[in-house]
Amino acid sequence: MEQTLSIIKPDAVAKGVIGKIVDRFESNGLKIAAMRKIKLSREDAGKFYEVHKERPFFGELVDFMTSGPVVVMVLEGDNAVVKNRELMGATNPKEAAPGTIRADFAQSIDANAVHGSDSLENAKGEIEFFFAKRDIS
Ligand code: RTP
Ligand code: MG
Repeated sequence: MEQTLSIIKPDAVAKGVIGKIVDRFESNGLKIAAMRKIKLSREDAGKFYEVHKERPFFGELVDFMTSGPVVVMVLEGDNAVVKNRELMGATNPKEAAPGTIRADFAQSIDANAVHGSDSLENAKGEIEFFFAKRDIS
């Protein structure tokens, strides 16, 4: 069993599609092992996306991720990291395959509905960033 971190981003929370996105995961064999709604501080968002610190879009990414509440989740299942990325679709919703979360709920490369860990190693670090062991079951 693998675990990965998912974030429902501020655009999707504001649109009221938390339930529809959670349904995509549960209907495709990913269990919700932990879940919390929070508002990220600029410090949190900057640390979480530290790998992108030098990228030109970093400021906008932090602005966007702190613009409203998000839902952070641990998803658990076989091949969870890759399966979650498949369900999410491409970063730019215009390039996301039909039926993916980003194709159906995202509007732009910034407001792209969800985050998902991109490797098992990063998943472990991202899960620890938000959750204690006792929060996950
Ligand atoms: P995420 O980390 O949020 O799951 O997204 P991702 O792996 O599909 O994409 P990544 O390359 O990690 O980029 C993180 C977020 O930064 C924004 N971005 N903007 N303007 C741009 O060229 C650009 N590239 C990336 C996106 O919102 C992306 O989700
Ligand atoms: Mg990424």
